[in-house]
Amino acid sequence: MRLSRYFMPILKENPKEAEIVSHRLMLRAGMIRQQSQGIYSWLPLGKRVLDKVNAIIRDEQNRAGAIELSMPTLQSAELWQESGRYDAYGKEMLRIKDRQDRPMLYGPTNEEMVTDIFRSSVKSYKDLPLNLYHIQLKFRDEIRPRFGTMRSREFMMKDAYSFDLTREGAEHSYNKMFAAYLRTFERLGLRAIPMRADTGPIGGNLSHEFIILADTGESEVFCHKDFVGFDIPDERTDFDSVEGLQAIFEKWTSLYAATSEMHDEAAFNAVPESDRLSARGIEVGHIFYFGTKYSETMGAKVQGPDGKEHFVHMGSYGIGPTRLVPAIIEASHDDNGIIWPASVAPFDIVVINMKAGDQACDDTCELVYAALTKAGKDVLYDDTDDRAGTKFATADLIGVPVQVIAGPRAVANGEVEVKDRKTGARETMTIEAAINRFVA
Ligand code: P5A
Repeated sequence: MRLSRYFMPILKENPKEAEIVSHRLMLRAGMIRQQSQGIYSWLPLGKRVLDKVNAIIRDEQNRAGAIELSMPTLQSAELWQESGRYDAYGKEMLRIKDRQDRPMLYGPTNEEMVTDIFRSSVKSYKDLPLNLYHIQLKFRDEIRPRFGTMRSREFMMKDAYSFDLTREGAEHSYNKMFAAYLRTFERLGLRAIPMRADTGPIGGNLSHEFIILADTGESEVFCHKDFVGFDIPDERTDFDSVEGLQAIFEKWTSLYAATSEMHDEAAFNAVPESDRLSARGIEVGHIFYFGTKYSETMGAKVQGPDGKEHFVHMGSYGIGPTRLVPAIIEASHDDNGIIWPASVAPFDIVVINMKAGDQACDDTCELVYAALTKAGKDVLYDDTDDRAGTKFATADLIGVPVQVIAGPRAVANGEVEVKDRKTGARETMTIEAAINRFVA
């Protein structure tokens, strides 16, 4: 992508409305734009990051055996009247009428809708277990939308829903998502700690929130500090192994970890003082087992091996991609801007032409840009006629992991400079060596 032809509206000034660093940096880097309170457009740079986050989430959901579908954002009120949540949900639910005066709503979550899909076509235990997910916009009319897309009214959610014949089966399904979440957050460059959590309007009694520790987090959390160093389940994890996944679950719940709603002061005080971590955190995921709460009210039954009808045991599993992007920035930035983990960086490499219009600089940059693009890298080429200082500041601000810098002096020697955004380390090398470094 040539920057001269791209759309990346950088802000020079710090936006006044931004109270936390991620919100400030997302606005300054031209990643998002507020359209009305708590409702955002994702501009091209932000959209690239969001897509990469979603690709990792999708990959790990698929690995754990979940199956993707797509459900609409607008739902009929009737379904929610069946479950009893239409009245219970209160003012957070955005209620709409269509032209026939039928009550509709912008979905805050999809338990009812997925249960409706399930009951219309699954009749036998032989079709279980089943886990269906989608990545879709949601709307919650939050009292206090704030911190940009961290807590917005319209936001994206990956929501998965599991269906099992028995409680034991449902626990295995829960453990699959538990392990998938540990892997997902690790691949996003984050350390998320599962903590016992309140179930709120979703219901049930087994629930974990996945929390990123961050000073700007909205939740107050308490946990054993050893969680910070625990190993993540690796690629060879067998998601069909009931014992294997139960062992992962037990290990990751063996020490104290709870959000403030579930905090037990006495149990926390039993942890040696030097191991106690009392901090603030960002909830990036939340998983629930709620048994037959929806299947009973909505009549979702299957025939069991005994020939009888059974209400299915269900769970639901949420991740907030539009919250994860700012959470990653909260965890990874410096005074100059964002430092993206390679896995979600909007571009892999930025090529900076320090003197656009200078034949040797232009030729070198075109060569490097073409070679890296051909090798399958996402490359941003800063071919604008801005001052070199402005280009360096922009490259640092948008956080691309590697900068390849071509200035007249180096280019005259057949060389470029390669800068690592995270460490700031710079190396001068031949053009060929720079290309070869990334074309493995
Ligand atoms: C689980 C999946 C649910 O809604 N139903 C389907 C269950 N859970 S939840 O905890 O309420 O939300 C899941 C995740 O969505 C993100 N999230 C938000 N992100 C941005 N702005 C918001 N206002 C917002 N509300 C929820 C969080 O990451 C949460 O863990």
